[in-house]
Amino acid sequence: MRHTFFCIDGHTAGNPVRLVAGGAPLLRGASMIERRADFLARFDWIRTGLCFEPRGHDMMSGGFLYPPTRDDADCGILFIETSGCLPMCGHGTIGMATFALEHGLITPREPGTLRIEVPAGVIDIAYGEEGGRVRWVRIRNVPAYVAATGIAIDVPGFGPLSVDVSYGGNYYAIVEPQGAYTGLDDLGAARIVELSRTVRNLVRDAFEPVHPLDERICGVSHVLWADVPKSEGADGRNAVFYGERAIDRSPCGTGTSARLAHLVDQGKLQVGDRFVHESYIGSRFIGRVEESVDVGGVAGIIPSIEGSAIATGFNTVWIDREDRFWAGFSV
Ligand code: PYC
Repeated sequence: MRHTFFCIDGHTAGNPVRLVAGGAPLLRGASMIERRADFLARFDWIRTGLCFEPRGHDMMSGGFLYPPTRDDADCGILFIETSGCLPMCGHGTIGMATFALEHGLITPREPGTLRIEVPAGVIDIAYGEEGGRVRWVRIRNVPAYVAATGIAIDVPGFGPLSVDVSYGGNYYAIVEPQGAYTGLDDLGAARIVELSRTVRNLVRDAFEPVHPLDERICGVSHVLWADVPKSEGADGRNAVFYGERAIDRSPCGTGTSARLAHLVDQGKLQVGDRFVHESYIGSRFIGRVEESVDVGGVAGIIPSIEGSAIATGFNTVWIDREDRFWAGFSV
């Protein structure tokens, strides 16, 4: 039996986005977080088949568009990635909104804006078009907040680190330069990946964040290594680790959101500030601290992230049950 998925492939700031425009399963659930649970219970083979080798790779990320479950939204998004079905994905939203608008898959009720339901909540999008292309997308994200500071870990072969945990749609362990961590270029990509797995495990052993408004959103999934900017006009740089081997090629939308909340918590940014975040490969998002909010009794912010995406082509992907690797593999 062969399942066919019509995809628009592309990237946001260098990180892959696979918008599955045809072949999405019908899901049960009264909200995107309920549909996410249903997808994970019954259809996770679609995620692994489309994201893992041989049809994907370590960084593969994307999602499906669904009709919204609420009257005030234009559509819903279910994210798929090598690491699972994220509550929210910034680079993925920028890419999927761009490709969907450019190919007429969503019709906004108000041109220039979209309201999208994601598992983590509801996000508002502003975008600019020119010459039939979407040139930029800005996401007013779900609230971000700092969940813990000063988690002490000792990384074998590296040394002690003090790590903070911040939420921007996913929970990030944030490592700032300190001790043996003297900057991204001193570590290099292979070492960042290797260390990140250990850092994530050690932080998970020490602290399990649970979202104050929705306990289904929990657990540290990503590690953000913060650094000073490398190029002119940027305010900060990062390498975001996800899955088992991925470094985000984009500055990571939810990572940037988590970092904005973190910098506000440290008194280094305030409402109204802009923060240009540079990725490991030098691509950029513009982050903004839009407003302060209460997140279930915890002080937080509404962050926004702005960036752009480009489609690289149509891709009809088969998951064929006669293929030994129909559900993908990861080594
Ligand atoms: O842009 O939010 C993001 C993201 C999450 C994982 C990879 N990118």
